[in-house]
Amino acid sequence: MYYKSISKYFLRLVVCFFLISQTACTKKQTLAAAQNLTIAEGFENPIGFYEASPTFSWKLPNMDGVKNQSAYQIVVASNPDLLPDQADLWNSEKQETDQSAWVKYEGEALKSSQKVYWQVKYWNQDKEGSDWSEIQNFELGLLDNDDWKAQWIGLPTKDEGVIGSQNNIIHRPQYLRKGFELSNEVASARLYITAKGVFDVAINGKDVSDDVMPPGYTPYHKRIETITYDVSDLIESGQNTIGVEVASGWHSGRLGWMKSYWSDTETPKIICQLEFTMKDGSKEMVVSDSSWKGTTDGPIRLSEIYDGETYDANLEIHKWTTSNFSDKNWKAVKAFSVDDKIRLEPKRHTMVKSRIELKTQEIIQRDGSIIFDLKQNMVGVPLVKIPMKKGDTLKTRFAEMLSPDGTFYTDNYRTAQSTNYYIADKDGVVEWMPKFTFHGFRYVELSGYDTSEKPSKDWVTGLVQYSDFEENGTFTSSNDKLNQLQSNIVWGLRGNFFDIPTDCPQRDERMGWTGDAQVFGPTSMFNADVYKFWASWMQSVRESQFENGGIPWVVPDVLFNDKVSAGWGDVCTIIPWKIYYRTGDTKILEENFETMKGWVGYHEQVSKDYISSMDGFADWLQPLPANGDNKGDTSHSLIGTAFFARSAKLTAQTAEVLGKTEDFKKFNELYKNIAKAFDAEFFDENGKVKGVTSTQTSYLLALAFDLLPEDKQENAKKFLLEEINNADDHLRTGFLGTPLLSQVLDETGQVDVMYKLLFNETYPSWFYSINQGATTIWERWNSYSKEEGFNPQNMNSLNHYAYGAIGEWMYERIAGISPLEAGYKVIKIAPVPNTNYLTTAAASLQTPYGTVSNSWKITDNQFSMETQIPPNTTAKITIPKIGNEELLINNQKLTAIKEIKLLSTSDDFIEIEIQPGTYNFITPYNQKK
Ligand code: RAM
Repeated sequence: MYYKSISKYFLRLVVCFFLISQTACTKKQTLAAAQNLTIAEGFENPIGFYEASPTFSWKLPNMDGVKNQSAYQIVVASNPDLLPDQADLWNSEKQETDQSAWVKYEGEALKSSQKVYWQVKYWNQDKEGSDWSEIQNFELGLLDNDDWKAQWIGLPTKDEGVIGSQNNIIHRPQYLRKGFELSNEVASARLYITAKGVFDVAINGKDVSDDVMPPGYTPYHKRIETITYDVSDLIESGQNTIGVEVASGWHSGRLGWMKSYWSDTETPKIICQLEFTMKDGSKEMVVSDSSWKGTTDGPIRLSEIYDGETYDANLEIHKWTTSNFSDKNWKAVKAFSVDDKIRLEPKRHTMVKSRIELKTQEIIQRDGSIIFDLKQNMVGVPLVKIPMKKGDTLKTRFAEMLSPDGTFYTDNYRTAQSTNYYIADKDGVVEWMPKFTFHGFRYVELSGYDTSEKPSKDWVTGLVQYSDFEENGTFTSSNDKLNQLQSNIVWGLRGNFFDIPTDCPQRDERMGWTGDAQVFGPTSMFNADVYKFWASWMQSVRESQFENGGIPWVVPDVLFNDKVSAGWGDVCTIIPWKIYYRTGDTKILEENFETMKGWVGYHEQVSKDYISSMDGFADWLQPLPANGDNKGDTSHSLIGTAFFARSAKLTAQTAEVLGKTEDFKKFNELYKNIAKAFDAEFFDENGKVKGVTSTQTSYLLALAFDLLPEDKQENAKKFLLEEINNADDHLRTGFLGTPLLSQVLDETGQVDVMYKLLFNETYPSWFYSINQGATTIWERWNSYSKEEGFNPQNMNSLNHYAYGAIGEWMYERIAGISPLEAGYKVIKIAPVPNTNYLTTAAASLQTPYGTVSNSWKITDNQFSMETQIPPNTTAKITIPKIGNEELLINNQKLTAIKEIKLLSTSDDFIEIEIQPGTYNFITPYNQKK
């Protein structure tokens, strides 16, 4: 008996041991789950989502045993408990493919407000399956105007007859509120809300979000974006109150060079719908309607984007967003039904947020006022914490730079007052920031504070505001000025991605200039996760396209002058193509294909025998123009024809990717015909510009857009070099030519010339503005100089991203990372070091497959490089080398590593193909003579 039980025990132990070792063994074989799961253009577990059939993307983990994906499976369910085995909405089944990004949802149709759950599993190159990923979710917003039971509401603010600085109608900010009682316990609550204007909302005295100026800026007469908030935690049982402030914003404020487009016709309004799911499963709803009350007698007296905000603390309305407040003296709002002509659609990118805090670096005191220097040109608002005396008015002014005599330089704000006022209701420290305006500045001037107190740097903090994206690319080098240039590029991005891509953030403009966007877009895509930002704005571009196919100067179009410009309207072909090339997602091409065709059609209408007569801003702000014109010296017809060809070609390429063979043939043929006509019209038989002024930009356009027959290209390149040489080895390019310089010089084998231009210290050059103290990119190559002061033209923004377009070349060629196949599925690592200028450079980037990074260093005649290649990609690497000297990879000879493929070798370079992983390369290097 005793023995029996012992042996039984022993047997059990053996079985246990066997089981444990088995599980341990299986555990070891299990591959870590996929990571960074996102939907559509990169959203993580969004609510209020805009797209009922999104795509799914994930990344493979960086681990031994995971090089590539051989298959995936996605499951989608209405309830997390159903995953993975009983997915009721979609089971993709196991798909044998290496596709790990942009996989289209093909399940049951989803409806407004629906929340769904999903997860993914992959199989590696050896067909081993991973764990299931964590469960992710997304929840749709209200997709259709019919989903809105609420009404637009507001007060007739136009009737108050308040007139602004430019004789424009001012709508006083409104305070709108509603108390309501819930009969039951709430399980979850959603607030769907938007405004004709900009809003801020609170429930039961608590802020619903820290979004800045929601809902953002779209062509409001066609589409207004709606925002969804999860407000479950703010709702109380029984009595509740919602309060919404609404101001003019872009919708009803002063915009463009006209007084305002919409303010004459439409007063600011809000619409909102609170939807509750009760604990007993029942549903309740509270909507904006005529039962709401409102007042314009609140503390924010005025708020205009260009002109600033006035706040009177004496008029604060205590507890107005709580239930302990009586609104019996408030007015009844006017209610208007939802109009089908204006689509209400969930926002398709992130809201603006205060993302960075900048501390004051220096205080400058001058007669009665005090200037806070943040030492960085930025966009957003100041948070002031300042002692004041009751009844005094604090005046806040802004400037991007000081004049040489120390005074504020505000000429370049033009008519934008950009001034805030705060009227104190008591003695003591006031803490305040404006809510419905923003400023572009480095300096903040305060007056009207309690002068008996000693000024302190913490009186002013700069809150940097931009669309809430992650910065996911980095660049650094051994040269301080190049690093400053990178910093200026990034600050240009932060400063001008304020819900839409703007030309500048400070003066009476701040509009979505299409040309600037076209020029800077590619660089922005390297530095930050801006796919959703661009895809969203491209929707506005489509909506703004004229009947005849033309694309307006600015989007949203607030100029309403029906005018187009070559190189500006082409944003509709260039941005989608560039996004596709960087992401590999064909959706951006599908969405924009018709618009591209329409635009090329417009080019055709204004051309005769393929030669364009489209006018426009030409090579805008080209330096040292012979004719003194902001439009530069390059022929407008040459520019128009070149962009006609470029857009036709990109439309052809798009058709090819989308499998539209007929369209591909048609547009490719068109491109070739335009190129032929371009060559015949503007170039002689030697490849020299004829009949129009010869400029750097004319050659750049011809070469970058591939518009010359091969036999002329060599000569054209020589003439371009001649133009550069004649300009004392300096650039002479404006908005359109500048982004092409690096591409053409690089392709021409003239990398050294490009380095020379990039590292030039004298005007016109990138470093010139840095030498004058720039902390952002300027609108003009000479916006300011220490010798001559400010450029006399008041169109002189000191935060204008266009010339930051050089960033693309810095990342792709100095650091050496570029896509070789759309979406970085195949990565090209090919840095072009030049020791006359640099001994190190490094960059890193988030691709759809994970981080790729590259950094190189040259010391003692040795070149070394560290490279990281993410899973599920391959990389082609070009490394400089000397003669037959041996290249060492991870301290081994090339021939010793069987996974590395030698592609080609020459005296100067060796080209290899590598698999995902981290590598170190060392090779002897010949320092530049
Ligand atoms: C000014 C700005 C803007 C440019 C237009 C043509 O408004 O410089 O950036 O695109 O002109």
